[in-house]
Amino acid sequence: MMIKPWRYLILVLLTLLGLHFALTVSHEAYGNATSFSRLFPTSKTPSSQSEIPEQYHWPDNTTFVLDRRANATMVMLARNGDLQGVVRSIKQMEDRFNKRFRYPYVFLNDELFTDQFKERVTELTDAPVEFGLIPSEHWHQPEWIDEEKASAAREAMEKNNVIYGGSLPYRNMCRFNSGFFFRHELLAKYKYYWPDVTFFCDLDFDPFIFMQDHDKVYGFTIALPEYGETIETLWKTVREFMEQNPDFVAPNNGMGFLSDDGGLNYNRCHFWSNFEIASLDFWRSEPYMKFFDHLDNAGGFYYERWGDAPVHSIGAALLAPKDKLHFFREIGYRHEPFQHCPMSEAHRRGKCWCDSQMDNFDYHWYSCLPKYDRLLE
Ligand SMILES: Nc1nc2c(ncn2[C@@H]2O[C@H](COP(=O)(O)OP(=O)(O)OP(=O)(O)O)[C@@H](O)[C@H]2O)c(=O)[nH]1
Ligand SMILES: *[C@@H]1O[C@H](CO)[C@@H](O)[C@H](O)[C@H]1NC(C)=O
Ligand SMILES: *[C@@H]1O[C@H](CO)[C@@H](O)[C@H](O)[C@H]1NC(C)=O
Ligand SMILES: *[C@@H]1O[C@H](CO)[C@@H](O)[C@H](O)[C@H]1NC(C)=O
Repeated sequence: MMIKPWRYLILVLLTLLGLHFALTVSHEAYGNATSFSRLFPTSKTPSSQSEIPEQYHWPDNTTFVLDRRANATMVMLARNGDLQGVVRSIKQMEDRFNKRFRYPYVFLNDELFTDQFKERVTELTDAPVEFGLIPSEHWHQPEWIDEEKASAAREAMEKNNVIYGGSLPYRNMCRFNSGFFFRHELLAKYKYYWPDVTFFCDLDFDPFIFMQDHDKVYGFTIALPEYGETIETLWKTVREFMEQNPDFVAPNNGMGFLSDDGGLNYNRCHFWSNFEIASLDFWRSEPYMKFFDHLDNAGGFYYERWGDAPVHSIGAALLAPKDKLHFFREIGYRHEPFQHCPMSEAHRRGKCWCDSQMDNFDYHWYSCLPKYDRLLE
């Protein structure tokens, strides 16, 4: 069948019109995200508030409506050489959580970040990003540390195959995380922080708001014992502090998590600090600052290899009441070699990709979660 000429003309005109429209749209779409979302208002391009869903779930499964942000930031300590890992981590953070919430990021380094690092990181998020240099005195081994004693300790640990036992930078990092990161000027304007993490699940609630509304101090997902060789005199030093400063020790504290004999001995349990959502104001408070100074003066960050995880955990469990600690049951998280995978309803709601039957550390024989649970009894 032949198309009549006038119909043919209309067809050509319509095609040209369509082509023109398509070109205009695609030009604007690629050149200008604002016009793209204006042309396709239902599309899922990021636009200010529109992506924040109306309903959120609290961890106890009740829902609420969120129209506000917490006073909080992501914070990441990183080297320029960590770029690829950092980028992967931010992409996950953005996809699972932050593209809806737009919390800012602060990156800290003991050296200047390269332009390449800054560019790669910034292009992953619409949230504000800041890069900070760590003051030298917050990072390096202090003058008064006896280097002979410190290097002898490193050699001995290295010989005994203690993980990171021979590393000085690792010790600098642990001391910095224990006592200095929260004093950095870029963090002064925030109350809560969260470091980089690998997620299994979508986060449909805001853990920062949870911390803020419930006045929590420290949130975790994994708890386990520290290597004994790295903290031989830590508990002795903590006990000295408690004896000298009884007023700083909180009534109704979390000692039951740290000790199985009422404080005599440390059971080496700690919250894994590579995931922690915590209060900067708490670390900046007088009790914790004094606590850190006391530990620092004992020299164990260098003469042994005290980690920031036991230091934070002991600080939080002793200097804050136990009800200010929080287990984020519903946040699926992995840091080699262990992971926390949410169970049942929380697993479904988070669309988690981890297997909670096969690989969940919560009640693994090595987990300290039961010692946290007993605080709640
Ligand atoms: N700027 C800087 N960052 C560091 C340094 N050492 C470690 N970091 C960062 O500190 C964070 C923790 O370091 P890791 O070496 O992964 O320590 P960890 O998580 O306790 O160790 P693992 O048991 O291996 O997981 C990472 O984000 C590192 O990029 C350093 O010397 N300089
Ligand atoms: C994008 O479009 C908006 C609205 O049409 C306009 O105000 C803005 O200048 C455009 N931006 C660019 C980069 O073209
Ligand atoms: C959580 O809420 C969902 C839907 O609102 C409900 O189906 C489910 O049973 C609840 N789970 C618990 C543990 O309360
Ligand atoms: C956020 O918290 C910091 C530290 O407590 C505080 O100085 C700052 O005023 C707070 N900002 C807002 C907007 O509440």
